[in-house]
Amino acid sequence: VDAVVVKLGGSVITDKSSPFKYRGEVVTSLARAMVSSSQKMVLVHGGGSFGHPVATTYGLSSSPSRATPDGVSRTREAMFKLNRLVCQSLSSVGLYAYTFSPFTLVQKAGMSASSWIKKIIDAGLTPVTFGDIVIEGDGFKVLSGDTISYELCRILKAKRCVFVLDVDGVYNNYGRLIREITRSSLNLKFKRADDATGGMRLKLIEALKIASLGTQVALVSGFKIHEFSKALQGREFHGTIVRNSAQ
Ligand code: IP8
Repeated sequence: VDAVVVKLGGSVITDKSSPFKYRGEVVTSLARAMVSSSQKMVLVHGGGSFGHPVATTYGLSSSPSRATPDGVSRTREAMFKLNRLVCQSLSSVGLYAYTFSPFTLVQKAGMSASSWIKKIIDAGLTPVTFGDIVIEGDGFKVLSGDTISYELCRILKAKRCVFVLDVDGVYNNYGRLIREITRSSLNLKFKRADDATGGMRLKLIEALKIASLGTQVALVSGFKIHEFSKALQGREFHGTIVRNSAQ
């Protein structure tokens, strides 16, 4: 599938300093840029100030734990609420979403995930999914949108993956933007993630896995629409690109 996987970071689409604060204008601007890029896309969004505070309150994280039913249910409720808001912003500018649970990647009526996703795209819709709570072993865990992005790139053999962040890209330990990163960047010190998943470190681990599939990987600010547009189209942009060190 000749598509770009776009991960809309939770810290871009919501204000993480304030519970349940959605940034509608930012999502609308990003959606406009996506519409005018005329790229085929699959979107994934993070939890931001909807999913993470609820997950954390109930002790849910990216390692499996025995969760209470109310925790699992309420976290998913927050994610579905955020997804509705995102889809409303998208459709307000003519980008029509087809939301699916990441579980659907497993199978869909005997059809492979890549073929049903392709059919949805061909019908003029944009598949959209998000970080979720999933069963693992005896318990539940938070499945990050970053990990889902990797799975999508693998299944779709996506040409490009764009991670939309609240900063320009990845910074070194002296606060300078790194324009191009490889495996060695995992030695960087990242401040402890204050969310239910892995923050920038997990994002980089997934980004490196994506790069090793042969997919181009870009990390770009969601607040600089022009740079986002360029990254989406595979042009040079201000931000960070991730390369497979073997390339
Ligand atoms: O923000 C986490 O997704 P992420 C989703 O992409 C939940 O890590 C449920 C907190």
